[in-house]
Formats: sequence, structure tokens, C-alpha cells
Amino acid sequence: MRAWPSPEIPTLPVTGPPVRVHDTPSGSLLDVTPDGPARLYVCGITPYDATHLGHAATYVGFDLLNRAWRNAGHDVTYVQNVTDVDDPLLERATKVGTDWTELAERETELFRQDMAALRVLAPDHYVGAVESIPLVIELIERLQSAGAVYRVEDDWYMSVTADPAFGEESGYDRERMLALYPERGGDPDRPGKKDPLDCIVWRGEREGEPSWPSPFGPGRPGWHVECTAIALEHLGGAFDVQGGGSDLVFPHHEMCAGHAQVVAPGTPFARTYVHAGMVGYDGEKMSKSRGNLVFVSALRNSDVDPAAIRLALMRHHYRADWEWTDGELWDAVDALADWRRALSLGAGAPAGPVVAEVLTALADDLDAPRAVAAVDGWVRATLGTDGLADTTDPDAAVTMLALLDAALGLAV
Ligand code: 5CA
Ligand code: ZN
Repeated sequence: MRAWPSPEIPTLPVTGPPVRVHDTPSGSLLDVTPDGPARLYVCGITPYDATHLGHAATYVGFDLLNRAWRNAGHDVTYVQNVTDVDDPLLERATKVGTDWTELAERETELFRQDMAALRVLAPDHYVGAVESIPLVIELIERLQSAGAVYRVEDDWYMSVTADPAFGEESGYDRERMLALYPERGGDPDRPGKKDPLDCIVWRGEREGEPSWPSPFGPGRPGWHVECTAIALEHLGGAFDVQGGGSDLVFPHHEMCAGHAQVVAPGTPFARTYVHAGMVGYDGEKMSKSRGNLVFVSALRNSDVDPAAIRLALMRHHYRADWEWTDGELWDAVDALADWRRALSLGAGAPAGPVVAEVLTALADDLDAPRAVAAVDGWVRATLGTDGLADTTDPDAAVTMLALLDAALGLAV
């Protein structure tokens, strides 16, 4: 499907350092220096409601990775899916009495507008589940050839025991997996399953639900297999980074890894699994099912500068769990006003060291708070907030504007 218009990125006078990020399976920081173009897959939205600040924080987080790679001199191939047919979408469509395709299209379009407003670089391949059904069917056939799928009534499951490395992506023990599974779309107690953790790959037709013909009978794709099929098609195996929020560590990314390892033993799905923290509001994880949401589009409709939303998000490290507060948004609005005042002077404090610090911070596990603090320091020095104003660099504003745009995605 169509992505959103991608902003141009200015070229910086210096190349950024090699990028390293936190890898969930190993629990350590790993260099992600690709041989050719960097290959990035980030799990996309299930479009049944508008983009909230938790989604936005996750996509801005991975946008910082995309930009850090580009600033380090790499091309990037970026793939993102849209889960445009799945239980929560169909349930919501039924509840509000809207056709599910219309709901999905409307919310996907709103997401595109939100991402464009936040200056998130668009994926090269923006791919829906529905349009990927032939790929999903092909992948399930390969799982079947490997003896890894079986039938329960009209549904088809993958045996997690078919993947000897099952469990290594999350590192969770069986007890923890069993506890999390029902909360995150799993059905451990279904009679007829060989293992409670087995996951559905093809859901047989139900009355009133959409379905497509397949060798497994009419039905629709399971959730996990959708991302495996899309990623393998557009990136191939052992791609550089699989990304998403930490709620996808298990089961989603574990199952994706499992499918891929069964069809290509010895080749991992991704080389690195990177997870963003959860943004909360009013004491709980911001989520569509809890309904405690702050929407990006609602803020935009209230004339909030999208750059201030992005700045407020980037004051938190992408891996941290944190709470959104309106106060932080207004602080970001005020900070941007100061930044603009400093940038309007033309000359300013030396920009070279700030470029180096910002690029280094972002290459070091996407440390946006440290990068933003460096910019705040430059603004204070330039405005003389802490003493005498330093305007010894005649081209400071030009350099800083390019830096803010290229590295932090802020067009100030
Ligand atoms: N369509 C699937 C992925 S294939 C899905 O999880 N969709 S979603 O709409 O529920 O979430 C989209 C992305 O936002 C996921 O990466 C998810 O981990 C992330 N996300 C959801 N809620 C939050 C939150 N409160 N804070 C941070 N990230 C979140
Ligand atoms: Zn996914």
C-alpha cells in the first residue's frame, strides 16, 4: 500500500559513528553495522483507532535508528506492515457498525498524516496483511512441508517445538510465556492444541468474518505469520533489526522468529531485536483496549506544533517506560521557542562539538535525551542564559538547523 511522503534529509558535513543498539535476546548493546544497506522491519499499527503517543514514541524511536544509520553513511531499506485484518479491528468495526475495510483505510490514512507531521521517514515498503495473503499462504505451505503445522477444527497452528531455538528471542521461561500468552492474543487453553504455546497461522472462516480461499480452507492469516511473511519477502532472512514496542517481545517476535527458523534452519529471522518502552498515561500503559489515550491527531487539531510533540517524546530514552504528561508537552513548546530565538541569530556558540555530541549520542543506543541536552546547552550558550552570550561561530545556525533536521527529525 501507499506510505506517506518522506521528508528530505540534509547531508551533514561529518559522518556519524557506527550505530549500536540494545538487543533483547542477548540483553546487550550490539553493533548494527550492515554490510550493504541496513535492513529494518518495524511492526506497524492495527488500524482500528487513531495513533496515540505510545505508538508515536515507538515510531519516532525507530526513526532515530533509520536516521543514525543514514548519518553514518548507510542506505536503509525499511519495511513496515499494517495489520489490516485481525480480531481487534473486526471487533471494533462490528461495535461501531462500520465496514472493517473502511475503518482500516480511514485509520491508516490518519496514521500516515500523523507520521508525516512528526517527520518520521516513510518505509520503502508499506505492506498490508490483506495484500500479503498469497505470501502468507506460501509461508504456511513451507511450514507444512517442514512438518510444523497441524489442524484444530478449521484452524491451523504452528508447533513451537518445531523450532529448537524457541524462547531465545524473548529469553522468557515457559511459566512467564504461559502467563503472558492469553493477555496478548494467545489461546493456551484451547482443546486439541499439542502445546498451549502453539500459535495460530491460519484462522478458518467464521460467520460474519472476511475470509480468503487457501489450501487450508477458507480463512484469514494469523497475526504473527503476517509479519514473518512480509519481512522475509521484502528483506530476506537475517535482516539487521526487527523492531517494535516491548509488548511485542512475546509472543509476537518470538513466533515470527520461530516461523522463520523452521523454514530456514540456521538462518535467524533478524540479527537484532530492538524494543521500545511503553508509554503510560494516568498510571497505566496507554492502550486502545484500556482507552486511556492521547491522540497525535487530537493534539495537531488543537494547533500543537508537531515538532513539540516529537521533542517531548525524544526527551525520553526509547527503551524507558514513562508517563505522558501535558506539562512536558508545554515545556517542549517553550523550549522550541528558545531554540528558534537562538537559531534566528545566525551566529552562535560553536556548532561543531554539538554535531559530534548529537551524532555520538544517537549512535549509542539512540540516546535522544543526551542529544537534546546537547542542543539545549548550545541554545543556552548562544542566548547567554547562563552568562555571556557566545556567538563566535558565524555559521552556527545553518549547521544546527541541518543537524536538528537530519539527526533528530526536527524542522525548526
Ligand atoms: N499490528 C501490530 C504489530 S504487527 C501491533 O502491535 N499494532 S498496535 O497498533 O497495537 O501497535 C503498534 C506499535 O505501537 C507496536 O510496535 C506496539 O508495540 C507499539 N505500542 C503500542 N502501545 C504502546 C505504548 N503504550 N507505548 C509504546 N509503544 C506502544
Ligand atoms: Zn508485527
